Amino acid sequence: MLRASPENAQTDSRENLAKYLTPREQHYIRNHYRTPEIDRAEWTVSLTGMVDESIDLSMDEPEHDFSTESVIHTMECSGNGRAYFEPDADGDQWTFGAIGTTVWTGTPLRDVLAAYGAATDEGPWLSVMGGETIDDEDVFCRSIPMSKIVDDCLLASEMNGSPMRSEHGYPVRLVVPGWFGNNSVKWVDRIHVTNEMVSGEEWRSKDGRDYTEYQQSSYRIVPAGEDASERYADVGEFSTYDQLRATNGIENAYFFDQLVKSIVVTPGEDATVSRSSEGVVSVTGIAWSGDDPVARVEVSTDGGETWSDAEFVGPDLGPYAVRKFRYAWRPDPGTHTFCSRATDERGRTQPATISDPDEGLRGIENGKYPWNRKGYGNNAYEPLGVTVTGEE
Ligand SMILES: Nc1nc2c(c(=O)[nH]1)N[C@H]1C(S)=C(S)[C@@H](COP(=O)(O)O)O[C@H]1N2
Ligand SMILES: [Mo]
Repeated sequence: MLRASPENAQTDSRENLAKYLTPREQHYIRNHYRTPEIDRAEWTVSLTGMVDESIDLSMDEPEHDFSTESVIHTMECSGNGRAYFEPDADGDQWTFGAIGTTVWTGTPLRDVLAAYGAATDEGPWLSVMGGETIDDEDVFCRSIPMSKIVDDCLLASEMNGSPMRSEHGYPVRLVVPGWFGNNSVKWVDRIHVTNEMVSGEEWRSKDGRDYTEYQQSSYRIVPAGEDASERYADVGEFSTYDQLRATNGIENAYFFDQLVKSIVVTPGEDATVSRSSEGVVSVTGIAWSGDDPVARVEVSTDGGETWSDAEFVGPDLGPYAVRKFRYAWRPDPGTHTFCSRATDERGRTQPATISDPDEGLRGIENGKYPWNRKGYGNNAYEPLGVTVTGEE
C-alpha cells in the first residue's frame, strides 16, 4: 500500500485493481480522523427521527434478528485521480489506487427501518453518522436518499467473508453500493430519519459540532474562483452525472453515484512490451460505474483519435462489481499512446480531458471534466505511453 498520510493509503499497483476481489489488506483507506478502537460488545447504533420507536441497537441485534445480504461493490474514493488535475487540486494526491472491490455482508437497512416503524415514505432522507470524532471536530455525517437506502444499502460487518478491519469501519459501516466511497459511513453510531439532508443551523452547531461539513461543503463541485457551495435542504436528482450537467438548478454537484470509468492494467504506464508470435499485444483493464452498469469499453491506440470495442472477459459479478476487459491489439513496433473509455447503459461515457480552472465549468461539457477545487470525481480517460519492440 502507498501511504498518503498516516491514516490514508491507496493500492500500490494496477494489478491489484484487476483482482475480482481486492484483498482486505490492499483495499484503500480514507479516514478523516484517527481509526477509533471500538469494543463491539459496548457499541450501539441509535435510530432516531421520524420513527415509531427510537432505539439503540446493540451489535448482536442486527445479526440475530434480521436476515443477511451480500453485495459485491467496487468502491471508489471521489478523490481518486486527483493527482491528474492541473494545477493541483487540494487533498491527497491519489493517482489510480483509491478503489477496491469487496463482498460486503450485513443487514439490509430496509429491514431495520421497517421493524421500528421508520417513515420511509414521508422521511425521504436517512442521515448516517460516524462515531469516531473527538471533541469538537465536525461529525462525518452523510444524508442518503431513502429510495437508495431501501433499495440496497447495508449495515455491513464483514469484508470478503472475514470481519471488517478497524480501518474500514469495524464493527459496523454503511455500504451504499455503486456510490462514491464518501457515502459509505464507517463506525456508524446513529441513523436519523428526516425529510431533509443535514443542512441548516440546527445541524451546523449541534452539541457544538458541525454535522453538515461532509454533506454540504466537502464532496461538492466548487469551481476555481468560488469559495463555497450552495447548500440545499433537498434535491430531487440523485445521479451525480445529471447534477454535473449543470442545467438542473443544482449549482454545485454532490458526489452520490459513481461516474463511469475504466483503467488500463496491462501494458502499464510507459511499459516496453513485445508482441506474441501472432503479432498481438493484449490490452487489459477494468471498468466500473455507479447506479447504471457498464455497457461497453473501447480502446484507442492512437491517443484517442479512433476507438475499437474491447471484449468483456470473466464473470459478471453484478451491477456494482468491476468488469474486466481485453483488446487484442496488433501494433507496429514503436511508441504509441493508448487509453480506454467505458460507457454505461444510459450512454454516458468518459470525458477526454480535465478543463482549465479559468473555464469555470461546473459540469461535464464538450468532453471536458470540470476542474474543481478539491479535485473530485475525475473520470477523464488516461492516456498511457507504450513502446512495442520487434522488427517491422
Ligand atoms: N466515519 C467515517 N466514515 C467514512 C470516512 C470517514 O473519514 N469517517 N471516509 C469516507 C470516505 S471519503 C471514503 S472514500 C470511504 C473509504 O472507505 P475505506 O477506508 O474502507 O476504503 O469511507 C467513507 N466513510
Ligand atoms: Mo473518499
